Amino acid sequence: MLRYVTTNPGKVREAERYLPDGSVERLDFDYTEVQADELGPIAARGAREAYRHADAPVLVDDAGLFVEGLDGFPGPYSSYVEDTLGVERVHEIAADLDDRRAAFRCVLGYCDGEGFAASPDPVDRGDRDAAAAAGPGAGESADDDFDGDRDDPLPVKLFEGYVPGRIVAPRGDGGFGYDPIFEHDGETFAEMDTDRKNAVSHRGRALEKFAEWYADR
Ligand code: ITT
Ligand code: NA
Repeated sequence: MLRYVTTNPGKVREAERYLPDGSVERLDFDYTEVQADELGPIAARGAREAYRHADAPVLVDDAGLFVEGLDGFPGPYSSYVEDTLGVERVHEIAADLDDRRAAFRCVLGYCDGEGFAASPDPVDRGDRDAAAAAGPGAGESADDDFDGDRDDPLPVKLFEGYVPGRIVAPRGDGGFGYDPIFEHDGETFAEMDTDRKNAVSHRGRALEKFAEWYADR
């Protein structure tokens, strides 16, 4: 049984569509989110901490909203900013910008305590070229400065997903978090059902890569 480690049930609703029925359950564990300007190291450290806590295979999911005109803010601080400013204030701030383009990013970190055969490096960034090809800046959360805690020998495998869009006034009741203010292809994520969001979203792209690897690992 795979544990999807998150305090956010909305993430698991999306993830379940990518994994065989009954093969994943949510583990409500709030791992330490280290201060970092990239999602990769947060997911890598979180996966190790969650694995040691659960003593079972884990997948952690670190996501964020990156607003171009705010130099990527709130990015890795998206959770804190949602809790403090709130989603509508983020829209109000973005409404004053010339450039309202934004992107969601998601990094999944998998750890099961075993070494990965093809991974001499404790952090396997196997999909970073694919992420880089996904769009401008998409590969940035797994760049060459990445240290993922090389002192920690527990291997972690990372999968990244990215989706471009723009910040708009809130619309729609679906999804969670910043979904009402994130528009992609004329619809906000909160106006899409789960399958439609998954088909284009940052999490859907990361889960697709993970599910493919997980099925034939
Ligand atoms: P966990 O860390 O426990 O998984 P979280 O909700 O705090 O739950 P993140 O730190 O990854 O998760 O999320 C950062 C913020 O981005 C948080 O405010 C989320 O609500 C939001 N977020 C993440 N994925 C999102 C998505 O697909 N759509 C809208 N908002 C999202
Ligand atoms: Na979080």
